[in-house]
Amino acid sequence: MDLRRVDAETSLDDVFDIVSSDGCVVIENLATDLIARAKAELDDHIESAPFGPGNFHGENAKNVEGLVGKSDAAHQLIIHDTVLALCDRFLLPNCVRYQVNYTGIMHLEPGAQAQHVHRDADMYPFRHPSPPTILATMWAGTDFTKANGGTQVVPGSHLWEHGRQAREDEIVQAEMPAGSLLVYLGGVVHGGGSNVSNDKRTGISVQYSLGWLRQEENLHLGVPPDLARTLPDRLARLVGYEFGGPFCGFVHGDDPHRLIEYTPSSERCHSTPELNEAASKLQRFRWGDIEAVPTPPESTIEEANRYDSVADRN
Ligand SMILES: O=C(O)CCC(=O)C(=O)O
Ligand SMILES: [Fe+2]
Repeated sequence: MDLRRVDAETSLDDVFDIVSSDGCVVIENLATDLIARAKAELDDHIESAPFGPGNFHGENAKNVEGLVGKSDAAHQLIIHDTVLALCDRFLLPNCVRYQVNYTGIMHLEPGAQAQHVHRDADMYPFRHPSPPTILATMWAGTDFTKANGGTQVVPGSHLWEHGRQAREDEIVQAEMPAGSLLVYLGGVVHGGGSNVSNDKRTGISVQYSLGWLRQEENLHLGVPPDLARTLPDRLARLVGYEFGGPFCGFVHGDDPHRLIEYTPSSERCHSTPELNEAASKLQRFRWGDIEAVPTPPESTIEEANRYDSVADRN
């Protein structure tokens, strides 16, 4: 199956249909100026970051996380209208609030090895295929080519039965000009490519997840209240200054957003009538729609054991 590419004018309905059936899509040239600005703001951080031996990406690769505290342009990327409209459609059926799950640079220098292909959603112990728990985006900070390690993806793999492995001939690479966006659901098999070129490949990855899950990046600690107060309100809410659902995520018995309000209300709450109302309309999972996996697959255990410490991933 090919990775479909559309242009920035394509209707949201069409993009939604493609991602529903293929699990992924490239939207070309969606935010060229914004990405160029974000990349310029982040270049020094990339330059000074160490290469990660034993890194998930392998040697000659760098990850820089915590983008909310590092780039104003990244703030706009994270709340990009097209992306949030897709999150509304893919995540809101199974939660009343979604959240930012991860913000990071995935940077491959010449010689970086291909990453082993995986599903980001395997972080959670649900049997595959499950309803979408994560919607992932990879913004192209530089051109993405086959030679410089454009992300490998396996279109359609979000619907495969549990345990099915990707064959080499099912893997395609995301080729896209800088400023384009690769969107993929957390159930899609994918991984960084190998960089056999002389150029650097920089991706800006932002992920979103159901509000009742634990975030991959601990944005509650990464974005302290003093920083959150300076952010666009939509962003502050998305990183955690909001309930994740009724009775989910309160602080001091109150709405987390009050932590960053200058005039907190004297009425405390563990939930709100709007949240309760929205939650009552959600279709509930049945055991069988989304199943706990009794034993982690071998590959997950091996992968977890490959990290000597958290620092290895950074
Ligand atoms: O670098 C890429 O293209 C993808 C990286 C990735 O999938 C990951 O680190 O989870
Ligand atoms: Fe991944």
